[in-house]
Amino acid sequence: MEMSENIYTNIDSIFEGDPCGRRAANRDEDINEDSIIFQDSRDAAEDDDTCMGRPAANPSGSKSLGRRPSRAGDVCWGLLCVLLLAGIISLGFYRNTVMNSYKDNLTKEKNQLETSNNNLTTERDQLQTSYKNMTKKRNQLQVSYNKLRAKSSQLQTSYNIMTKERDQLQTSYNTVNKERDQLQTSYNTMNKERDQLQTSYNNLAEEIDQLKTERDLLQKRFSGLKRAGPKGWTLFQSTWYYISSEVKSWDESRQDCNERGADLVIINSKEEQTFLTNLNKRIWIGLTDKDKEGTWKWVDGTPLTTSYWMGKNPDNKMEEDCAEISIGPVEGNWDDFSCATHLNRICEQKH
Ligand SMILES: [Ca+2]
Ligand SMILES: [Ca+2]
Ligand SMILES: [Ca+2]
Repeated sequence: MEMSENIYTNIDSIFEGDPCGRRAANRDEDINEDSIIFQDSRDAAEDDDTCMGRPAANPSGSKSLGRRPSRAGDVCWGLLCVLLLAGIISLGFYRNTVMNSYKDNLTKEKNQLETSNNNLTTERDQLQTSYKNMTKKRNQLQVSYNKLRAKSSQLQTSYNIMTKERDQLQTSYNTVNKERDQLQTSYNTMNKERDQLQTSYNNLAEEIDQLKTERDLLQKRFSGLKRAGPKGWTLFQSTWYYISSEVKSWDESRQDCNERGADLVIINSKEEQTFLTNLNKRIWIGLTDKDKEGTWKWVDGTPLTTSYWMGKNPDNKMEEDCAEISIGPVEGNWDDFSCATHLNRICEQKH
């Protein structure tokens, strides 16, 4: 703009008929580099010389021509002014063109800046929106992070508990393993014992079979004996009894029984009492109170518990220390009698 003002100032000076005014006006002003076009050093020197009233530089060196303006100089001066005017006009056009171009460029730049501003505003809004979204998301992430921390703590606690439980289970597993081994050992031992027992059982079964066989043989022999029987002996409820056909005292009777591998009978049951009663004889039995009067004992030393005394017996009427079965009912047919009396006897096989 400063250049343009200088140009207009010079033009005004020219149209005012003072070609030197240009230099006067611009003497104290800085000349822009763009005005160099008008300030060719050679022309400027000529102008200065002309304006100063000095003749223009003349290669021929004629001083008379410089002091008095000649006609050719006027023509040159006029031509120079015309050229200068044309240049100024061209510069005006050029200036307008440059200005228009500059203005267009400025407009374009302004539009671009506005567009950029709009874009930047949009981007700023988007960035603000993004920032808000990011802030929300950060807050959500913070909340999620806190929840995850809490969950992590819970998981850590659960992990610790599960680790303890795992250790306890491991201990229990080891204990169970030991017990299993012990049980396995016991099982093996029991298996061996079972095998031994099985062997023993088999042996016992064989022995039982042998015993059964022997039993069957003995039963056959016994049946034969029962059918035949030793002379004077009678079988009653698996017990042999000898019933004498002659009479002896109680002591002789007992001695005879002993010699036969037996003893005077001991009555152990009502059935045996009935069996003896049914013989219908007066017979000595193995009961006496010789050791202590009134205290009756069987010949094997056992005391009398169940008795079948007849009437008021035992009455020891005639120093009676030995017992007999007399004739009478089963419920009461025992009598204490003198041991020296001779009666039949009945011997009972010893078991
Ligand atoms: Ca008996
Ligand atoms: Ca007596
Ligand atoms: Ca008596």
